[in-house]
Amino acid sequence: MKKIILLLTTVFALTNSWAQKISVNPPVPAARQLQWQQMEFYLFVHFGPNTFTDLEWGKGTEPEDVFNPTHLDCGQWCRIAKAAGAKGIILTAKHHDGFCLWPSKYSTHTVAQSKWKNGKGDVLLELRDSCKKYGLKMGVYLSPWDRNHPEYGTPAYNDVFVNMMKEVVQRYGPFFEFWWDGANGEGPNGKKQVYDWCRFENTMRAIAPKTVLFSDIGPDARWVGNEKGFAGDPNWDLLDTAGFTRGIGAPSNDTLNHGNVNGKNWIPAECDVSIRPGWFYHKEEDEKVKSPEQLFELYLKSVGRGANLLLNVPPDRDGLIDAHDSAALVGFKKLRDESFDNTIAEKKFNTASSTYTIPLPSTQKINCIVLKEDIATGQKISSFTIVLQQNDNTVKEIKGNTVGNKRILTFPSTEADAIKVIINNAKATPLLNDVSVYSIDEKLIEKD
Ligand code: FUL
Repeated sequence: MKKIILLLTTVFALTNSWAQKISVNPPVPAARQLQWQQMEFYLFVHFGPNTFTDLEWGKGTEPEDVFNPTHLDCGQWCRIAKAAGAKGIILTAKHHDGFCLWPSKYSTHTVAQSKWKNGKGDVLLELRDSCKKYGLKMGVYLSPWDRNHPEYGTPAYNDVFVNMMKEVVQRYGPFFEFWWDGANGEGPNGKKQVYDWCRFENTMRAIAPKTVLFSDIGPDARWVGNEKGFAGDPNWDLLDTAGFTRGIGAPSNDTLNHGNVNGKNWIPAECDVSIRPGWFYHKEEDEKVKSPEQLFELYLKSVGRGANLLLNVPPDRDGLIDAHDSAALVGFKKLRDESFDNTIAEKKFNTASSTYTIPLPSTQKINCIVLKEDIATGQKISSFTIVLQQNDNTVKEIKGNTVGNKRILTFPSTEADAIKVIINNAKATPLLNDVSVYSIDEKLIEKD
């Protein structure tokens, strides 16, 4: 009885202190952000003149004929994405060299001026149709920096960029995500552009209100502060953007990596990383494709820390994903399936508590626990402890900070017959709505 009273008092005290901390308007995700967060993992495709010139940043002076994929098959990209368990594909419709992978009315540096398919080719159209066929969502990367466009560096270029956004949304949308690169270098006349971000954002909101808008500082999803594919720990879905601008005016990489604990805006992190050293395909990197194990580690450090994973897989000069990359992707999927298909125990909760108990069906070795926080009403948990128990005795304690959409914790295999998750600190009354327990291959356990 004494124990019960003590427990009730503790629960009440915690709940009460959380209640006092509830801010009047805590930032919450919009419906488009919640849907996006559930996608967790999707592919990035860097493709364009650089694929054929072996550059990472094209100069903008490359003849259009350089772009000539002999066997382009977006269906192959989609089949590989599906086999990898990715939920969508974001294509670099225009990189810094300004070359448009669709026949834009607003540029003379596009597929229409190339000899590829006698100027009748359209990569965006092919990808749109393939994504539809294979049930994948499509997204577009459009670089405002344009090293080719004659108007770049003048106010007229902002009209060009707005027109291009409208053109791709109307012809090839809807998109689940629109990716703005903050890079802002010089154009063909040596001038830098003053981007009209406010207009860009208003345009997209008006024509594509369900599309998640990405840039280093959002408004809907933020850059994670590195191109290595890992989110910070802690990782808040919140960011303060007042006083900051996109590109070089963004907050520090460290802030982008962790978010702001009391940030005013809901802007979760997306981890962009390439399966190869470069973003574009280079034959000499064929042997440097990340292994399934390395990809799994990235998964733990991105999706497993509440962020989304945007994994770049660049097609080669044929217009196809190379066998090295597809093998790594299939291997990565296999590791995820082997790890998470055999759930030892899982419990769903629908009421908030400071302690969640999950009994295991028997005493057994475990080394991985997945927590999910109900983020629809905001992200709240800032500190938790997982207690592994055997015969009611504590055998191991694992401490963590934020949870968010998903938190995957791995630890050396330990025998247990129950686990307890204790919420030590939260910004407001939190709900952990799912806790599941696994035993994964020991070699996949996070190293640091
Ligand atoms: C950067 C670009 O400069 C790289 O080429 C690449 O596209 C990466 C995803 O974003 O800002």
